[in-house]
Amino acid sequence: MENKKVITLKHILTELKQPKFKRLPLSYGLSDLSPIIDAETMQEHYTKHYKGYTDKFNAACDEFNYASDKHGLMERAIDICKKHYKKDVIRNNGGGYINHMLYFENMTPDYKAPSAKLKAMIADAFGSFAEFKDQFKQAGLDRFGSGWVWLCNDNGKLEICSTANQDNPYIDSGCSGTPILAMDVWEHAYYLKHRSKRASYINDFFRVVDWGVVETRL
Ligand code: MN3
Repeated sequence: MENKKVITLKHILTELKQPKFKRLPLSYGLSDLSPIIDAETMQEHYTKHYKGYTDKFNAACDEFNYASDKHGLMERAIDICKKHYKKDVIRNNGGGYINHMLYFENMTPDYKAPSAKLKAMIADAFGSFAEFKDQFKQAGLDRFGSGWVWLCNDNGKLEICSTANQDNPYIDSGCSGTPILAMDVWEHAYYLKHRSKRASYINDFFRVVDWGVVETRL
């Protein structure tokens, strides 16, 4: 038997309807977060790791004819992952696609403190902004191996949560709500500059968070 992919009419129509998943174009240059997040890490992370998840997610959607009638790359990716996350190739690469969209978007070289409204929500949930940072950092340190830390909006209540690998709150991962802040704690996010010091990377991450973007996700 030939082990060749069969191209059906349905597949061709799906291809025509469904543009490929693409990486989020950055609103800043790959070296603009330097020296806080160094240019080499950003280069590797954005052009190798994130591209890898994106390409493999596209390939998996092609292979299994997975499509979504939602609009927008993010909405479609979330829809497909929610439906098909029990398939590892979707869980890992669709998750990687979504998570990196959120992560790269919620960083900026032009740091501004959270708005009064967001600060009040954070203080309400965690006691104070400083206490939130401590808990968020601790969640990153407690994540064994590779994973993510999230600030989620669960029906108006802010919560910190952490997932392994490329899982996220959109799938059955033990986290719920809408992720409004994403922090990558895979070693590839920090090892070139921070080596094994994840705590030092997390401290630096806080200096480049785009709280304006976080607030738009509420
Ligand atoms: Mn990553």
